[in-house]
Amino acid sequence: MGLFKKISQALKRTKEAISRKLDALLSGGELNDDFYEELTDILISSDVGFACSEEIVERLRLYARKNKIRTADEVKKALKTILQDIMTQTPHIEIQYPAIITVVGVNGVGKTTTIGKLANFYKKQKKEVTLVAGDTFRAAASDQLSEWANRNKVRIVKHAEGTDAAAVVFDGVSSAKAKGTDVLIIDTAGRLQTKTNLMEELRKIDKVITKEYPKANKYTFIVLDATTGQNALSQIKHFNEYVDISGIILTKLDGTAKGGVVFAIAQELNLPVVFVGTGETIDDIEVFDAKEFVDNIF
Ligand SMILES: Nc1nc2c(ncn2[C@@H]2O[C@H](COP(=O)(O)OP(=O)(O)OP(=O)(O)O)[C@@H](O)[C@H]2O)c(=O)[nH]1
Ligand SMILES: [Mg+2]
Repeated sequence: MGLFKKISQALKRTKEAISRKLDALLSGGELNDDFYEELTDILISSDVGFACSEEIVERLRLYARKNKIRTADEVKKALKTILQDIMTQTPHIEIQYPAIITVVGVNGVGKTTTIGKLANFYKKQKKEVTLVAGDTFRAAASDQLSEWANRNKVRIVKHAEGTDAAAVVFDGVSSAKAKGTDVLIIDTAGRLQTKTNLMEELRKIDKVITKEYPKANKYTFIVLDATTGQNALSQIKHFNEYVDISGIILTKLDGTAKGGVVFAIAQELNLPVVFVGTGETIDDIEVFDAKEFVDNIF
């Protein structure tokens, strides 16, 4: 399946949720208070979030007044531009090598699977990739990562189950430094943001990386399950208290109508969405593209 097709397929349900209601609203005529109120409701119900929806509608109101727009097409075009602007105002991430990417998030959001996809993604760009089995907590977690390492024919650094996660990270980072590995990707155990000791472990992992390999470019990506909608925001906020989140990977976009949450994340937290997961197979990952995203939900 072509790249364009895949993202449009994954956004089908989000599109249905927003587009149908929006088209009905736009066919109604005047841009009055009722229109703007209803538009706010449509956005909120599509997981864009309250504050972000209000901001979008306010921007549209100003734009419409200033440019005297009236037709449905003009409104749609203006709205698309506003949504794109919101997504592109977040800091842009350009991966620099050698890169150390730590992948964090709550249980079951798709961290390990995403790492498998990322290994393939960077290998295709001719980068040397090594994986680190930093999930020493869940039984069979490192076996799951080993499978991805085998499939991608990349190296993996792992320890026995139940050992200290920071210790395996230390080994992984030292070996990346010694071998000049381009991309080291660290898997971590899923953790609820309320489990303070596990959250502290992330801080420790982060310190180990900085101390052992200060010259490497460090990234922490939080994986969020798109089907959780607005709950994603509180997950980011909690993780950000322990480690500096550099960007977001939004998975399971294929199974949800809640893709609108990306706008709330950008507007409220000023963090970039870097990749999106569009399915369970190795190729089901896309670099996030704001224009493509917006074009596919209207
Ligand atoms: N449909 C869909 N499923 C996905 C996507 N990403 C991951 N999954 C599925 O989500 C489930 C959980 O994936 P894992 O990669 O094990 O999640 P995890 O975050 O590592 O889980 P823990 O290590 O237990 O916290 C698996 O069944 C994956 O196939 C995606 O983009 N789309
Ligand atoms: Mg996992």
